[in-house]
Amino acid sequence: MQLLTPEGERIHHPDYSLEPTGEEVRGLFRDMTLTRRLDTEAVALQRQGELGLWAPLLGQEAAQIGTARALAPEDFVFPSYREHGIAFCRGVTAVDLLKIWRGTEHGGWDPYDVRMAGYSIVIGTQALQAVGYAMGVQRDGASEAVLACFGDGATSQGDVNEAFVWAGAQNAPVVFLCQNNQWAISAPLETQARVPLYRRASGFGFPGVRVDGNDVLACLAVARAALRRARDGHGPTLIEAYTYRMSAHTTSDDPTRYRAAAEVDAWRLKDPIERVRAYLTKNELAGDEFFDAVDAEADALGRQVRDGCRALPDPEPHAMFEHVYAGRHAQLDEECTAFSAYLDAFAG
Ligand SMILES: Cc1ncc(C[n+]2csc(CCOP(=O)(O)OP(=O)(O)O)c2C)c(N)n1
Ligand SMILES: [Mg+2]
Repeated sequence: MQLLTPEGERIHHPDYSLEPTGEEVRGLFRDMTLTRRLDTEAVALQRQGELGLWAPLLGQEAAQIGTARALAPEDFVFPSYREHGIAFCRGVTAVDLLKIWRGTEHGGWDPYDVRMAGYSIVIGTQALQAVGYAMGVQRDGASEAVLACFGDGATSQGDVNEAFVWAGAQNAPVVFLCQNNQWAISAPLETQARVPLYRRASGFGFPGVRVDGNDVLACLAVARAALRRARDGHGPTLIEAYTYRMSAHTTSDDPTRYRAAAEVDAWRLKDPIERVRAYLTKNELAGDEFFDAVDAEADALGRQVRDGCRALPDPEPHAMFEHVYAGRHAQLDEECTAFSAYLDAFAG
């Protein structure tokens, strides 16, 4: 499903009518540009030793912003670890987002404030949590939708397949967003599936749709329809957002070891932000004044990210024992005592 070509030409689809105003499209452009700046700054901060690690989202801005802008405030998101664009739209501050990557907090934000759970590093766990939460929503008689985000590689995990079974059987109000960025670290998609990923949904009893993940309008339209379906009691949908991870898997990865530069170059021509810029320009919906203002806003965000990151206070070392379990228990006490002895070894 595509509504905007890489050249910025608007096309129409019989199943998805979307007539966004100029203001809406400018808003999507702004969200994607700010998200990209946040990402660029975070990579630079990691290179300067200010963050332990970062998972870049370069190339996946449209999949995330389009989907996130389809969410209603009361919907709930269960992210993976690369959902910086979705976090941005949910209102997670840039500095809160950096905390886990700087290692100053286990989480970074209150999930109930922004209706988005903390990042999940263990591949696929959040899909089961999302379905469990969605079953709770269903039992409460509420009309919220739940969004579960994961990657192409995660579809090979048991947890994701079990989540599909439960969601299908229970008709849970959940939307699965699979950002197929073609790679699971160094494993290409063809080592994980013989059929397009969206087709897996039919075996579990719910619809699957493949959307151009670099087309923010298509992602918005498809997510809107799927979330509405969930809220209206018609059950789950799998969205496969077909996109590309233009950067490294994380700052610890060197993709030149396993993929050809030509592949990255080909995808660069499908840049999700550039096609919206082309559309806005061609249709005279935005000019230099608008683009300069967004750049200025991105510069301000960049400063905020750099200053905010460096100002994050180091936690008291024992704080790591405080929030993993609801209460204390013998093993935790033992580890805490051993840790104190370890720290004492440095004294004097
Ligand atoms: C259960 C589990 N197994 C292995 C890993 C190591 N690991 C981290 S990311 C990753 C690849 C995930 O690829 P994909 O689902 O496509 O998501 P992407 O990183 O491309 O967004 C793996 C195997 C992990 N974090 N959790
Ligand atoms: Mg992937």
